[in-house]
Amino acid sequence: MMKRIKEIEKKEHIIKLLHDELVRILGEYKILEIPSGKQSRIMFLGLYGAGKTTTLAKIGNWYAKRGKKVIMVGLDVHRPAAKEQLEQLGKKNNLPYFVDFEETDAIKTWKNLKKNTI
Ligand SMILES: Nc1nc2c(ncn2[C@@H]2O[C@H](COP(=O)(O)OP(=O)(O)O)[C@@H](O)[C@H]2O)c(=O)[nH]1
Ligand SMILES: [Mg+2]
Repeated sequence: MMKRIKEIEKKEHIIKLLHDELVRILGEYKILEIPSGKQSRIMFLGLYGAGKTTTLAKIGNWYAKRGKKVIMVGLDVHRPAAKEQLEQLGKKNNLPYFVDFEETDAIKTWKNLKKNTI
């Protein structure tokens, strides 16, 4: 019994150490408040493979579950299959998304979105 308690304590201690270290690196956890009644945009910037698209779907889900109207927009016109990946995530998570498979210009894609949807 004693051994088991010690194991749990050890595990919790390691989790706490890891948690504290992550907070030290990334900063305190804070919810990004999105005001109601007007459109807000969150833009993800980063190197290929940094996790932008994956995080986008997670955050999209998070806000959609809390009653926000979400649309994910695929503006990565460079990475192969980036648009297909966004489409897959949109379908899988039942989140609205916009991708333009013909367009190779991100700004034009954004303008096409505004023309077609919002
Ligand atoms: N282990 C782990 N892998 C991740 C995470 N986020 C993304 N990935 C993986 O990293 C790779 C690139 O992610 P992606 O979202 O396509 O990056 P993007 O190019 O910045 O859009 C994919 O294989 C993801 O499955 C994460 O939080 N943990
Ligand atoms: Mg991506």
